[in-house]
Amino acid sequence: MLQGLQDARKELPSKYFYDDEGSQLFEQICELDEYYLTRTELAIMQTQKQEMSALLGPQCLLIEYGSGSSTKVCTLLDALQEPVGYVPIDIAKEQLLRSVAALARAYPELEVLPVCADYTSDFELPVPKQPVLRRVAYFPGSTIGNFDREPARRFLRQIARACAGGGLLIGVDLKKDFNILHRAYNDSQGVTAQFNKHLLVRINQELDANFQLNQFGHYAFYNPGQSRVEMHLVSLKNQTVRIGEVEIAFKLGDSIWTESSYKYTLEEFAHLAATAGFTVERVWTDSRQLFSVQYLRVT
Ligand code: AVJ
Repeated sequence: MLQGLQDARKELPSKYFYDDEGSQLFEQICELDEYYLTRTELAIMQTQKQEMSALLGPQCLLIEYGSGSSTKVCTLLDALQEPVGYVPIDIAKEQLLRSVAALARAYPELEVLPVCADYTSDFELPVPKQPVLRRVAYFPGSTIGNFDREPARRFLRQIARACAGGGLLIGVDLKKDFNILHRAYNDSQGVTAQFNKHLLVRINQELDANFQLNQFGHYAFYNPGQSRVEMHLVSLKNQTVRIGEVEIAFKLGDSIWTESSYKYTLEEFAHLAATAGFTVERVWTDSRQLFSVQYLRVT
């Protein structure tokens, strides 16, 4: 965090949004009218789950990267043919334990093997009791959009290695009218702004800092040259913030870059996937082509 705040261009990794409170704020974002992503993806899952299940095949081990509350996966679990296990991976421990308990109740037959970890780190995949026919990763929500190009490629390669012989079911947000994007990241209720500022709340609480929340503004916009929504926290005055023993100076208008959310065309994503060791086998979208769910086979 300190490193990121002391650089000339201040930047904080977006993965730190997701402690328990931040994860709850994100769940709130998903309910917003303007935030089309989650709703659209769920509708695609609902309508296409039979075909997805057929592609994934019987006795697969489903591995979810960033499982959150494990609500999305239920649509898939309902349709899968005798899955041998479900591996939810998430960094937010309490939420992970809560969702494992709920899954155990809803799917008493299913072996649930949770991993509490940063899913970009090297962690050991648990081995289920029953033999696995195919390992399939599930990475919904267009979280891949948070990665810059090279890290995205590296992460996809990591999944390809973990799921050799199998595949990846991934949600990818698509390029569209900038205004739709703008509204999705600038909601009228200010939930996204609160989510953004939650990073500062965490730094205050966990790193003994004194950020004044009302002296930073939420700023999000689509950058077409880079194909991404950028989210920033902009200093609303000249100010000095203390983090532990370190003082950090902000000029009026200085920003902390807190998140990128890349948007793809289907062609662009197919190219990225190909260079990471995947072949796009099937793409599902909604009628407005806002969002896509794609099944990639490990090449
Ligand atoms: C969870 C990464 C998909 O980029 O749309 C929502 C996070 N940020 N509103 C996204 C987010 C601001 C979200 N992802």
